[in-house]
Amino acid sequence: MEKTLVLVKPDGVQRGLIGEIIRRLEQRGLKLIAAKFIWVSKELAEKHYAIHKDKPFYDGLIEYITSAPVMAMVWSGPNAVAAVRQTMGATRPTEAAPGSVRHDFGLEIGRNLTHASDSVENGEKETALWFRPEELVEWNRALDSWIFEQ
Ligand code: DAT
Ligand code: MG
Repeated sequence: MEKTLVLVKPDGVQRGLIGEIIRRLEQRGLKLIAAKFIWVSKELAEKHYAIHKDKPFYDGLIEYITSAPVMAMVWSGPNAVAAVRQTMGATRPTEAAPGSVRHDFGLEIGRNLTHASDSVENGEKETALWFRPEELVEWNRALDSWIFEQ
């Protein structure tokens, strides 16, 4: 089953949107397999956003993600990566589809509330960066066969 890392970033936490974001992912049928509420270190932030190191917005991005606690989670399900990206919406809130989290709660690209892995490979890599193997919880959900075809 695909895995994807989801972060409710500092603005989402400060605005009391952890529950709303979890609600939307649960409602969609995705399955929570790990969660922790942490204040991200500069070191972890730099590893997580290493791909953006040379971008002009990089310093602001590191400052933002380390400015207050985040809710880090791993969600699983068929096509979990694409499904979660869709639920979050496009990076720039003014381009995000109506009904998506970034559309419904955001205005600015630098305050876009959430992170979600952008590929199956990065879903695996980011899960391993943020969580130890023993923090991932394998569990059977009674409703699984009514949500997952396989
Ligand atoms: P996403 O978070 O949708 O995967 P990304 O990986 O391209 O987007 O960028 C990571 C974060 O960096 C993004 O959520 C917000 C910030 N960011 C991206 N492009 C930016 C820009 N042009 N100006 C300011 N911040 C930007
Ligand atoms: Mg990204």
